[in-house]
Amino acid sequence: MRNRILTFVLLLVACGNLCAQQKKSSDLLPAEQEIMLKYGADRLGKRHDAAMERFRSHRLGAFIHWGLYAIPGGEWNGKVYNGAAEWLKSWANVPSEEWMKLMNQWNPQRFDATKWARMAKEMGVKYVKITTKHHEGFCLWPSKYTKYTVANTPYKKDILGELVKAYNKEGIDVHFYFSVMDWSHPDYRYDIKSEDDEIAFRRFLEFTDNQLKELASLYPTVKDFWFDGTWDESIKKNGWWTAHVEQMLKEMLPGVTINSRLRADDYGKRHFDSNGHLMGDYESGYERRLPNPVKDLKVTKWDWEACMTIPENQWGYHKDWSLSYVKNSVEVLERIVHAVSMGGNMVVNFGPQPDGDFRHEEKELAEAVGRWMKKNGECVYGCDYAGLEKQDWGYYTRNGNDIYMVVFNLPFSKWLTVKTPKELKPVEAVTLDGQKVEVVETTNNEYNVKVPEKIIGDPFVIKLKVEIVNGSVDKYKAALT
Ligand code: H76
Repeated sequence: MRNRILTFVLLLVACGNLCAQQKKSSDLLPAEQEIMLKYGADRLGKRHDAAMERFRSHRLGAFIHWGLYAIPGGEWNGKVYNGAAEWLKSWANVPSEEWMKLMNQWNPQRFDATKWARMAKEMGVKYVKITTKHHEGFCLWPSKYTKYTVANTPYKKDILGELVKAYNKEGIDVHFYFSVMDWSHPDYRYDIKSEDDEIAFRRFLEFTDNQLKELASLYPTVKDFWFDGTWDESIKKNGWWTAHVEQMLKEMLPGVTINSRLRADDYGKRHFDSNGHLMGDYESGYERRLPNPVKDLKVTKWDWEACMTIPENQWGYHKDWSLSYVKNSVEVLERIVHAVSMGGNMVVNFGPQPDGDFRHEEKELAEAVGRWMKKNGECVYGCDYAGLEKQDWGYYTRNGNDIYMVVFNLPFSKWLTVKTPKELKPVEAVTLDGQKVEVVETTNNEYNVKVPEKIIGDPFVIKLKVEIVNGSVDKYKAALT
């Protein structure tokens, strides 16, 4: 008997190895140590189809967090909560029935989808991620699977539909944010502890499937689903369902992209499966933070998208922005460029007011970012990690043989150090308005690039044209050291 068990175990291990070897690992676990997964990554490495290239080349997007939470704006029964405004229901322990009474006040008279789309266009964002439904459960579209939707408010109109139309008209892609966790649904469970939980949660997953199918068929121009609220045990125990959702949406909407946050594997491992492979099309773990430009270069191996708030941590509209530090436009631009320099996208969040307009701080910031992008966008759109050693003056981005030096810290010396690998030789440096910039080789593959004379205080960009040299000259130089 013992022998038989042992043989069985050995067989299992052998089979596991064989199967794992077919699925070659790009990093982390050596192939022979990989385990078999039914619901792990279904692809190794980046996607390279046209839809993914489009997603990647956009680089800059906006987030819109808009829901009932905009109405109280962080205040409940006279008390102002400094936590994220879209979580107020939770901070103030408001029962769902009571929270949903806010629907009677949903009447954004100043809402104008065309204006929103123009604002996004002016800012230079290439896509907008909209909260179709946040954790509270209120839907910005007239879903037939719940009563908690825009259709049952005084405003009545399909906000999401209007936005999709208006953004698309401006040539801006629309991405759907969707929270799986739904505080309004009686069948939602944080964990599965009994058969009853299991049955209820099955119903909940069916409801969620229905809503997702509804979104995909009502708004077929949607380019991406960004899932959130997927961290609970209940979902981790149902990894199969996350794999199913990804497949279902991809069948309905060819080319659609999906974030890693949706996914959990057979063992409840999220974002990256138990073998260390990214699930979904791009990593969505960088929320209000960014990778370290020196230490975390591994992120350049996969696609990723970061998102950020303008105050410290407010996504939905909060009436009092004085409660935390509010980033200025240069800080926002620096984060955008930082992301691109490491091969990622950046999404800047807006939380519209309950009346449908944007607060003046957000309008001003969008304008300032847009002004800079109009002049310098070349160093963001279509750009990627440059593969050069990070320097203190700022960030490199790259598009083919054009390397962009995006300067956020001006050195007193007025020289910008550049170090290139042997096979790369700078041949010319110009400002984005075409002025020639002096480049001096100081030592082997190290250069000094002169800061242009008329710098007016904004972060600026120098385009460094490089050529790939055939080793001989460099080998000679290397021999001298
Ligand atoms: C936690 C959390 C949520 N994820 C961010 C993108 C916001 O939606 C926030 O409420």
